[in-house]
Amino acid sequence: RASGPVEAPDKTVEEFVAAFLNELNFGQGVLLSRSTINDQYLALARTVRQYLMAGWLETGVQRRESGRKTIGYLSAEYLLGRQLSNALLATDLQDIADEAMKQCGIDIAALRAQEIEPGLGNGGLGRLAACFVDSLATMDVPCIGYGIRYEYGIFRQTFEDNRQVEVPDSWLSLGSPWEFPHPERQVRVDFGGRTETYTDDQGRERSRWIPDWNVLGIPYHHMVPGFRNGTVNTLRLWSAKATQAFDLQIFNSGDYAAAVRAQTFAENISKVLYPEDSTPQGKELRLQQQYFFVACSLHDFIQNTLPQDFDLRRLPERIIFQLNDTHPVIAIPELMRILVDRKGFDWDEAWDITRQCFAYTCHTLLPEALEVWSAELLGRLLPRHLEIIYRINKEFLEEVRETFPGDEMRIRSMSIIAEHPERSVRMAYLATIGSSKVNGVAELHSQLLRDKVLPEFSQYWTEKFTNVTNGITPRRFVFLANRRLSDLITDKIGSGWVTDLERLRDLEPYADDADFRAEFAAVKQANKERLFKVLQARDGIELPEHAMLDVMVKRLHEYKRQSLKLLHIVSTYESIISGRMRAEDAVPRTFVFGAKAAPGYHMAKETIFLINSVAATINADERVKDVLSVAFPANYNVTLAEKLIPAADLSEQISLAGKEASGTGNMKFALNGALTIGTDDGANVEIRQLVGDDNFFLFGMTEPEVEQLRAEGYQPTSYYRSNDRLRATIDLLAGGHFTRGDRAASAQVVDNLLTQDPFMALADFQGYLDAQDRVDAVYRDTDAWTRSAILNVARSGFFSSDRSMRDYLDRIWNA
Ligand code: 26Q
Repeated sequence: RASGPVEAPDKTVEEFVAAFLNELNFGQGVLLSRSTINDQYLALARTVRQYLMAGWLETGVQRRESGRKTIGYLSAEYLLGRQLSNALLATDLQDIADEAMKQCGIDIAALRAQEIEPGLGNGGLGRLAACFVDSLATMDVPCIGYGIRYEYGIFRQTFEDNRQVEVPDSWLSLGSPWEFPHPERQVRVDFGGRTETYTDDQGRERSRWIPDWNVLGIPYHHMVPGFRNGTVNTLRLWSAKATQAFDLQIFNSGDYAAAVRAQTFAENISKVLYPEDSTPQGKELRLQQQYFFVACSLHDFIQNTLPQDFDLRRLPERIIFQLNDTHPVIAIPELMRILVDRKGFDWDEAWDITRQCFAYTCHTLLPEALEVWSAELLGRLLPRHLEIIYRINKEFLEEVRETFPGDEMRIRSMSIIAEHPERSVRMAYLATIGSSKVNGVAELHSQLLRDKVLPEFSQYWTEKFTNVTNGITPRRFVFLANRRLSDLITDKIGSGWVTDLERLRDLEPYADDADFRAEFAAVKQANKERLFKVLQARDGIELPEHAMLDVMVKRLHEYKRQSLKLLHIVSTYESIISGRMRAEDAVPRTFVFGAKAAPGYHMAKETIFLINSVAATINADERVKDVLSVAFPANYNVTLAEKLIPAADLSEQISLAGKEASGTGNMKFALNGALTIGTDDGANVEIRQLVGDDNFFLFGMTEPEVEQLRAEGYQPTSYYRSNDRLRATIDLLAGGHFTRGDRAASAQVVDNLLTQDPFMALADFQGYLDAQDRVDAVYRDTDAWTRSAILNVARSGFFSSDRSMRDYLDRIWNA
């Protein structure tokens, strides 16, 4: 056994109990009788780990021997969600673990609840990365996920006086049983200093970097288990540590405090996730984070993962680095630096290799969200990389000039370097030029990316641009989050759908089966009751049992238009209290919001305040009791999503057309049998095409209509003046009704809507109300509603992230 293959304990309750007690006694160092919930959680996690270990080691051996091309997924974010449940699911140990804990007198639910989810991402982009690595493991595709081990992930949101207050997320504080530190595989990362030119032995003029400080990257490995297939891939997250130089400084320097400050400075690099999910600020620490994890990852793959003395001319046969947005794009000049400065390649050959090793995914359409770094900062932190970027740009522009002689306008517009308002580097351009493929994340987005964001580039390289529509993992978001629905589905069509989601099509005929509809509706009701228990325990929120559950969960952003949702709620409320509609005639609705605002995003925070204020007022108003309720549980995260989404009847996807790149929450809702009310935006377009117009509530302007209205000169007040319901709604909001008479408290959101309304909520208001009336009408017809909900499930198999991965493999990775 000592030198043979690692063996897992048998999958029996007895062996599981034995392994658990062993972990508790010998790993955790406590007796069962004296153990805390946390002790038990840690021991349970380590027990489940044992069942994954053989597969992990075996996968590692296979990957080294096979020589298959690896996907190096480079992402600054992984929003993983809790690990214990997923590991139990992947190993098919749920029932055994339940029984084993019962035999030990332990409530396994309490242990599951003990886990703090690793929130190492902001939202959609980070969760997408987590879904992708899940799918690749399930498909047994070699993948290393590279990222940053932030000591603090996305902040924990609390509310004080209806306002968001951020609390640090110390997810590591109670122990972290899912990670494996590998200090022996540390990598040194250089920063700062200057470059100098010299002549090499062959008489060639070359440049070298003389950095002036450095840090160490320590990799922490996480298991990424495939679904019951024995494959376990690796997620490699880097943590920053001060180098010996810092320690020596501490030792030698009289100024001990200054030396420790220097150490803190180095270790700050992986301290905290930036809680911004658009409009990036050009902060130095953020650039340090980006280069830090990219340099560690490239070094790790080239020096430690490839065989010794591998011929780097063949690098593109062994790796494709997928760039998750522009955050890791500094990897392109970094690979050039490695090849040219360290490995002695000449420029052209290095450039040819480099471009084949990268592909770039863009996740935005907002011009202000495109990352730009000032040349001054980049040159100060990474002088050699700036030099390399300048040369890439110079040679690229010469090439363009040959194709379009004299077209200086075009050439300037395609330059990586912008000159105004200050000289800076456009990371999306660098990504596009340095990659073999560029993709958007939904059909509409990819089209707009070609036409609006990078038009000159898409004309120049038509073949380079492609689409891969996002997806979500059905393991976590259906099988795990919605056990009841999963059992119902499996009962009818077998269990193959979990790894082959298109099979959900086989459910279509059941939409017309009254018994099935009744069971389906019962699942939804049970999921609601489960959610209400969670909200009661978690937030002290009480909700009525029989109301339509209308859910809007996503980051708070003006373009996503939570304020439009708020206008609908206030408008419905206003209709009742003004007597225009009788409470008995309304379809009872419970509105649920979940949303974090970037800490520096003022308007978003004001919107949170207003939603909370409206919620408090409506929930306390006897006139609408059990007819309208509004819940805004704090700290929406993956864990809460897993409870909320399966309970939802209605999914709100109401961004201004042309602004939401894709959305992925929209897919999770459809797959869990919610109907969508949504605009013609992002992946909503594809959801509607697939589920059919009759099973989707569409409203609002199309993207070209938005453009046209903008061109004509959009005037929000004209809608306020001409629409009585809008006026009544806004007047009620503005008049202090929800803020104890304090008109100033709602003024910023209201004035912003009336005078700017950058995302045209008022223009879409009436269309939205009309669509909500259609929602009510269908909801009154329980059979019709349930039929549509079933068809949403049956027709959404396309949105599996397994399909996204197949698309990347076929169209981008050639693997
Ligand atoms: C960049 C620089 C500095 C600080 C922060 C950032 C930063 C961090 C996160 C910028 C953007 C993000 C996240 C973006 C994001 O989540 N985009 C969403 O990606 C989803 C997956 O493709 C899409 O479904 C959403 O439409 C898109 O908004």
